[in-house]
Amino acid sequence: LCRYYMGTILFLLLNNVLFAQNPLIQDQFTADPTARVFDDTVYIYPSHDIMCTEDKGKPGWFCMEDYHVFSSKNLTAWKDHGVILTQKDVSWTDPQAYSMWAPDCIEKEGLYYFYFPTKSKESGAFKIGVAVGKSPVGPFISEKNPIENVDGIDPNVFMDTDGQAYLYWSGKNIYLAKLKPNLKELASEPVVIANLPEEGHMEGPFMFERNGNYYLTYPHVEDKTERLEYAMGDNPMGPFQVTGVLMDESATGCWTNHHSIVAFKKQWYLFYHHNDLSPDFDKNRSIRADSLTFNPDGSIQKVVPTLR
Ligand code: FUB
Repeated sequence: LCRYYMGTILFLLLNNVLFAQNPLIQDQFTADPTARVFDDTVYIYPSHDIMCTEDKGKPGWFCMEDYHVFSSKNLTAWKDHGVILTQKDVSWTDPQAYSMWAPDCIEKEGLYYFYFPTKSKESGAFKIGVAVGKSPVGPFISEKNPIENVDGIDPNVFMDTDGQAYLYWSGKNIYLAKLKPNLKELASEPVVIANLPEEGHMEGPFMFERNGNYYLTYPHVEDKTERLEYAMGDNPMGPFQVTGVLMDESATGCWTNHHSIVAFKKQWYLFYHHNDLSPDFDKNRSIRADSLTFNPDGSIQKVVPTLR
C-alpha cells in the first residue's frame, strides 16, 4: 500500500499536478482569474504577479511579465501548464513593460483566442492584444498589432448562442463592442456601458448568460477596496440595471478584486483573488474559488469567501 501511495505521489509531482484549496495556487502569485470550461476541464487564465525591483518595472506597483494556465478536472488538483505567453513574444509591447495584466481566453472552431492587455511600445498606453493557439494551453502566437480602436485593460469576450462575440473592457469606464467573426477586430464602435454607478471606479468586466438573463459583473471601488457587483439585462449590449453585490469589499485591505463566473458539472462558481500569500503587499495576489448560488428570480446570493 505504501509503495502504491509513494508511486502516486511521485507520478503527480512529476506531472506537475498541484493540490490546493483556497488559495488555489500556492507556489506562485496569481490574480485576475478567468476560468473557462473546455472539454469537461476547467482552465484558469490568471495574471502572474511577480515582484518589481529597481531594474524590473516600478517597485511597489503591479509587475507581470508572462502568463501561466492551470487546469483541473475536479477543482482540487490543479496542473500548471507553464508559461503560455511572455511580453517578449509580443512585438507591439515594450519587453521591459511588465504590464501583462488580466487576460481572457475563448474557443471558436477548434482555435483558442487568448486576449491580454499590455502597454503599447509606441504610445505607452494600455492596448489589448490577441494570441491564437490550437489548444487551451497554447502555444499561443500573438498577432502583430493590438486590436484597433481599443484602449484599456481587462478584456473579456462573451460569445452568445447565435455565435456573435462581444468584447468588454475597462478604462475610464466600462466599454463594449461587437467582434468580427475572426475575433481579432471590432465590428462596431466601442460604446460606454450606460446606467452603471456614477461614483467610484469600475473595471474587470465579466459577462455571462443564464436562462436568458445577461449578467454584467464588475469590481467597483468607492473607498479603498473593490466590491464585486452585477447588473442584469436581456441583451449582451444592454441596457443593464444594477442589481446587487456578489462579494463585499475586502476587510483586510487587498485593494483589487477581479473575477469570473462559470458553471462546471451543474454548479456555478465565482473565481476571484485576494492577497492570502502576501498579507503585507497587495500586488502579490492569489486566486480563489467559491460556489455561487442564484435565487429563483435570477438574482445572485452574495458569496462569502472561504479559505479552505
Ligand atoms: O492585475 C492588474 C489589475 O488589477 C487588473 O487589470 C485589474 O482588474 C486589477 O485586478
